[in-house]
Amino acid sequence: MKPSIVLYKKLPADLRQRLDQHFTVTEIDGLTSENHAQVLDALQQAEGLIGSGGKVDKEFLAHAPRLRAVSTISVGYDNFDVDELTRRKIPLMHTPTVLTETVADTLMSLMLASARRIVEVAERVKAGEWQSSIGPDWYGVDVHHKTIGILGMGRIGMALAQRAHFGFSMPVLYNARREHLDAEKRFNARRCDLDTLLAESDFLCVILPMNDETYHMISREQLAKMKSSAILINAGRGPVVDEEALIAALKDGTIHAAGLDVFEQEPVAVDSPLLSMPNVVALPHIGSATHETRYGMAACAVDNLIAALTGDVKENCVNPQVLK
Ligand code: 8YV
Repeated sequence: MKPSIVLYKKLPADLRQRLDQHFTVTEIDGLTSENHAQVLDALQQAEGLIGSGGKVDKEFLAHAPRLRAVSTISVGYDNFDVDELTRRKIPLMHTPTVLTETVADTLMSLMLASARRIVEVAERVKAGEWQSSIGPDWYGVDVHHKTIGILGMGRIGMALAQRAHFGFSMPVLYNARREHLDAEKRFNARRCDLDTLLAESDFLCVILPMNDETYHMISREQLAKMKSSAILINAGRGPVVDEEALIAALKDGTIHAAGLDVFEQEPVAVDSPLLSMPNVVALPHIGSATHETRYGMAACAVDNLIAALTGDVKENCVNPQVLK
């Protein structure tokens, strides 16, 4: 008999077929409060779980007595209780490599859009405000040759450093727990402590995952150490930046602007002060959202689940200690 799995995200037809070849699939429309009863019912028999979004905590997992593998269609896994999965020897699979270049492109877009005020001025053109040759009130600031500070030097940080160094001639600073000699060699990147990163960066790019150590890592005190001309970019996880402190810093000129792909609460509240600030570019968490990359992530997650349920995991496992 084929193992039963729960799929909680719509997949392209060919990938859905691939799942059907291996498993008996129960498909549900996300993990939401509206379909909670249906989710709990489906979980009873589930040996595998695949999808993205939603909270998979201890209480949720208690409803899945037969669960043997979980596969998330994302690199981030802050919505999972990894300790509980590990305690139950359930591998958590994720998609760490396929989205790297696409998310780095998103970060670069946010830097360019924020510095050159792309969204704001494009809206002004559409509103018919371009009536004569433009003056300083349309100008932005340069990106090239400015200093980029990367907070979180993982795969995405490396891909961003590559773009900044080779494409934009930017000096690269980074703060990370360990030294990244490859970044230092290839992109002339310089490792520094957080205070130096804050003080010297023209663009502070946050690409950290969300965990106990990174929660509100950038708050009032840190923002106060940045240049008043600096632009903060966040494409990691919203809660790494204290949003209330950021709003205050943008309002009182502590920093110049922000480009945000992630928020403390998603979707961001429509009445968030961030959305009415001209110096904020706000995106709906599009980091990896291209057709190619979202397909690649889904395909990777399907392969990951098959590998995990057949005991053939070679890569992409968040808690590999359960495989021993
Ligand atoms: C996804 C992400 O947009 O992979 C991640 O961790 O943040 C994004 O690529 C998100 O997980 C929603 O699917």
